[in-house]
Amino acid sequence: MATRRGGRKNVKKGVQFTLMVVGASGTGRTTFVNTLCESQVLSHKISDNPETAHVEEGIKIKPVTVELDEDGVRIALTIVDTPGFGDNIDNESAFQEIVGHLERQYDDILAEESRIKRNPRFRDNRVHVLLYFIPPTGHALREMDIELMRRLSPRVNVIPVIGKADALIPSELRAFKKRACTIMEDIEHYRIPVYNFPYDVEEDDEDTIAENSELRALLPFAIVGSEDEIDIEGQLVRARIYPWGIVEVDNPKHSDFSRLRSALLNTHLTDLKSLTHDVMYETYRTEKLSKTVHTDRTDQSILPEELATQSVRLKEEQLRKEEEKLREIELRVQREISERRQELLAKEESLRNLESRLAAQNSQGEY
Ligand SMILES: Nc1nc2c(ncn2[C@@H]2O[C@H](COP(=O)(O)OP(=O)(O)O)[C@@H](O)[C@H]2O)c(=O)[nH]1
Ligand SMILES: [Mg+2]
Repeated sequence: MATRRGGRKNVKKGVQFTLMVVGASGTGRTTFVNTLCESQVLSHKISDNPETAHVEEGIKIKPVTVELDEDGVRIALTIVDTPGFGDNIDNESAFQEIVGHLERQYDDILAEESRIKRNPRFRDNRVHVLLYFIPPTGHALREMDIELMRRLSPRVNVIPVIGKADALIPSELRAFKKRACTIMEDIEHYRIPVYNFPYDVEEDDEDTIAENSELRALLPFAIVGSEDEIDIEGQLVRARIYPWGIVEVDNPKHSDFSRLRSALLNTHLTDLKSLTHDVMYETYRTEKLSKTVHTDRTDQSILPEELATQSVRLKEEQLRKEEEKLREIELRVQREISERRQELLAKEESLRNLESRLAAQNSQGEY
């Protein structure tokens, strides 16, 4: 799988991948990131204590990059955490912060692309995937969940996940799966274009179709994260211990974590990157450039009807100039004619003078 999408070049150079995590405080984003990276990449300081969770007011986005080795492929994984979306009654500023970050990265690329001399140190910080953490409440999607996913989907590949899926006791599991279905029904009902592991029955090979439809069926991924390792039959595994048993993070029977991990960092990494560049960025670029043209027009405040009036005015102006030129020629010709006439008159005059002088001479000679 890694070779199919990864390729040899990646092994030497490594690949860069950017992941954004969005969700309310306490949905398990920090734990997920640390589980994914197998190290303490993000700290819990603020969100650990529910009493102080409100401190996350006002989002500050600080990306961190870690080096991972995924089946021999070096991955520079950048994590963009967006503390506490949905903590406040009004989430608009949080939303603006998130979408602002996504669009700023596109603006940077746009600026870099139009530079004559490229900056060799330029860093492409576009976000390739956004994991949206839905709390395991068992309810259908909230208005703000739908709103956020709908507004972000045109800018980034959104994958919905349910954080802390083990918060539901095993007896609730069946009900939970049903609830997960409700979430996907909502997503389809509201036509939210989340990343649903797209495939083309006509174009794609059997393996891809099977793999993608399997992953699609898992949406939204039920995530369990843990920073603790426990000894199970001599092997250290990341898990959470409960009085009723152990939940293993990497066990596909317990959570979708490992499926999501391998989709993100291995099988679908290239697809997510291509979509980001070919679809999300391309759409943004087109919108931005056509908006610029539109803005230029309004800057000069020329409306279509004004534009028509202006073209008539231009034609009138042109006609007036041509008329003027013709009149000039006419005047010049008239002047020339009158000059010639003057000359002619002068010649006639001198001719008459000559004639009268000759006549005078002749009459003198007769005497
Ligand atoms: N049961 C359970 N608890 C979790 C899980 N992930 C995180 N937690 C706990 O939930 C609390 C909040 O987690 P944290 O990762 O800081 O959430 P964040 O605010 O979204 O970053 C912490 O006490 C974690 O130990 C999980 O998968 N299952
Ligand atoms: Mg956190």
